[in-house]
Amino acid sequence: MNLDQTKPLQEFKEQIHPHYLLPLWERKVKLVPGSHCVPAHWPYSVVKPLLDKAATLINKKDADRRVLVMENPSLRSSSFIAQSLFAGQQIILPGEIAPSHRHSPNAFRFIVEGEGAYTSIDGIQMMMRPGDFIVTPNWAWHDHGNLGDQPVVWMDGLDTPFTSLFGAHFRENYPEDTYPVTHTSHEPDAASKSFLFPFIEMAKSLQDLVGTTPNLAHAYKLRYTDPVTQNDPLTTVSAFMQFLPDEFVGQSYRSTENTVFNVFQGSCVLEVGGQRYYLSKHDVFVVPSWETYRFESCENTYLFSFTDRAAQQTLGFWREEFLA
Ligand code: 1HN
Repeated sequence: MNLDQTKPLQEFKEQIHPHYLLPLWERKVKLVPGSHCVPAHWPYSVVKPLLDKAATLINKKDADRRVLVMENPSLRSSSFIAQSLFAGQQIILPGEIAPSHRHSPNAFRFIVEGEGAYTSIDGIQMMMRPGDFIVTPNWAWHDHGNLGDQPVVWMDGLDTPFTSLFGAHFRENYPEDTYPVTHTSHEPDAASKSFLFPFIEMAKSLQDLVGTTPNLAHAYKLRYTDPVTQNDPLTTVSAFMQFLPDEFVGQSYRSTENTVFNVFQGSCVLEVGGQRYYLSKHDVFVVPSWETYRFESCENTYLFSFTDRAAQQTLGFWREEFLA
C-alpha cells in the first residue's frame, strides 16, 4: 500500500476512535487455536506443607473454605488455573465444618488424601474416600465436614470463569452451618449415584481394559458419565480417570481443551512445550488449550483430569489431534 493510501486510512482510524469503532482490517488478535496461558506444575511436596500451615493460621469458620487457589502464572489475580477453569486445594481438619452455601458455578471435589470427611448436597450426606470424584451441581446447597481423626485434602474444581464470562455469578449462605440431612450414604447408593463416583469402581473399569490395545496417547482412559443421562456429570466440565501401565510411552497429543491433571497414584513424566516435568503422587499440572503433550509412566499410574470439553462440545468448538 503506498503512502497516499495510508494517510487517509490513518486519519480515518483517528476519526472513528472516539466513537469506539476500529477497523477490522487492522485487527491484531489472530484467530488461531491456543491461549496465552502457560503450562504449570504444583508439586504436592510444595502445596501440602502450605495447606498444613494455612490450617494453623486460619480457622475454618473464618476461612469459610480453607482453599489454596492454583492460579495460572500467566493469569495473575484472575484466580483461574486456565482461562476456563478454577482449581483449588482444600484442607479440613477433624471436627471442622465448612458451612452450607450455594452458588451458580458448578463444582466438584477430587479427594486426594484422608478418610472421614463427608460432603452434603441438598441434604444427601456422602462419605468421601481418596480417589472419589464428587459433583456439586450449580445452585445445590453444600457443606462439608470431617468426622474422622485425620486431615482430609481434596482438589476443588469449578467453572467460575464461565459465570464470570457471562456475568451470571450468584451466591448465598444457608442460614445454618449445615443444611438438614435427609439421607446418609455411607456406601455409594441410589441417592448418591449422580454425585459420587467412587475410585474403586473407576479403577475396576480401567483394570478390565488392561490387556486390550491401549490408546497411543492416553493408554487407558475413561470419562465420567452420569449413570442416568450418560452425559458429562457437569454441564461445562468433563472429568476422566486414566491408567498408564508401568513403562507406557505415549505419543504426542493436543486438543482445544484446557486440562488439569492430578496424579492419584504412581508417577510419570509429562512432556509439554519441549520441557519434561516429573509428576509425583498428588501433583497437579495444567496443560492449556492446543499445547502438545505426551506421557511416559514411571510405574503403574492413575491419573485424574478435568477439562472444559463438555462446554466446548456443546458449543461445537472441540477438536483434537494425535501426533506421531
Ligand atoms: C466453594 O464453594 C468451595 O464449597 C470451594 O468447598 C472452592 C471456590 C470458589 C467459589 C466457591 C466449596 C470454591 C467455592
